[in-house]
Amino acid sequence: MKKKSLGQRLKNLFSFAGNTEEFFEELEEMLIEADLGAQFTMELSDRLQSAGGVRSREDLQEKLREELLRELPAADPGFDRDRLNVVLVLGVNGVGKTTNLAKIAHRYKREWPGEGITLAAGDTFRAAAVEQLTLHAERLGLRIVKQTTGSDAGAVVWDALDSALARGDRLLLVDTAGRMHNKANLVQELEKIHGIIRKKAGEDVNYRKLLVVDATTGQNALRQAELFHEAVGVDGVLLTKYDSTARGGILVPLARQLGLGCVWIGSGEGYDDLERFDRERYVEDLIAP
Ligand SMILES: Nc1nc2c(ncn2[C@@H]2O[C@H](COP(=O)(O)OP(=O)(O)O)[C@@H](O)[C@H]2O)c(=O)[nH]1
Ligand SMILES: [Mg+2]
Repeated sequence: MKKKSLGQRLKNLFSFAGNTEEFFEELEEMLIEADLGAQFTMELSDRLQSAGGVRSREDLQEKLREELLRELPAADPGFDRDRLNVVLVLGVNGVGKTTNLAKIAHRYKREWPGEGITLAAGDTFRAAAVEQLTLHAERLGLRIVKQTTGSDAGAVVWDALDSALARGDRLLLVDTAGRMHNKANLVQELEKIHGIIRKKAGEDVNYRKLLVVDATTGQNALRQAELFHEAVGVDGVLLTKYDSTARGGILVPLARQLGLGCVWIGSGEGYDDLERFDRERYVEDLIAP
């Protein structure tokens, strides 16, 4: 069950019979609880107060809409149909990497009919990760490059890239392990995979690094993003489990502090539960009662 959304709570703010100071304290608390971040919250609150407060619910919504839109960059997948697109799918365990990688594959199978798409089972660490991706490949009728669990992820990625280039594929989706409890190993493995792709992929490859962020994890997501961004550099965000949270404001601190834009929104476990990020819709969702 979704908790009360920010929009619903904002609505109640106006039936709240407190003085101005209390009003802004309540507002700040709501914005922080929606994961919009302390920085954005304080700046917005200061601006509203120095502009003489807010007159009505409509007034507050309008100002919030404007401020939120200003924070969120427009981002697109950055794919190029004339080349091989290699997408490294990053994120900690359980955020939804494998599931959403399969959704992207499903989508491009439809959008780019006839183009070669390959999946690479780069999570060789977690038991059953290879099987999980294999199942998706079978269901979607796509090629998969894999080795057994415990093998070298770098070797899997090398083979996948080699064969995708040889076949003239247009999309190679690389799954990775997200063992957050062992940060040093995680970073080391990602740097290795990253190095292999950079070395092997020349002009004829469009390389994108997509960070998968679980909308239900709150501010932890920001710390995770920092780790991945520092290790290999992230190009865009895929926000998952948007269907299971009433918060979802995490895209604001991700944009503000790391300059990252959201490309995709995942809102379910089915193959069709993936949409291109739409700034206007996202903001309306956040603030609508
Ligand atoms: N409700 C919901 N569940 C999701 C979404 N994306 C992934 N999941 C579920 O989250 C769990 C972990 O997903 P998985 O792809 O295995 O995560 P990984 O460890 O990052 O590869 C699975 O049970 C997925 O079905 C989403 O957008 N919404
Ligand atoms: Mg996985």
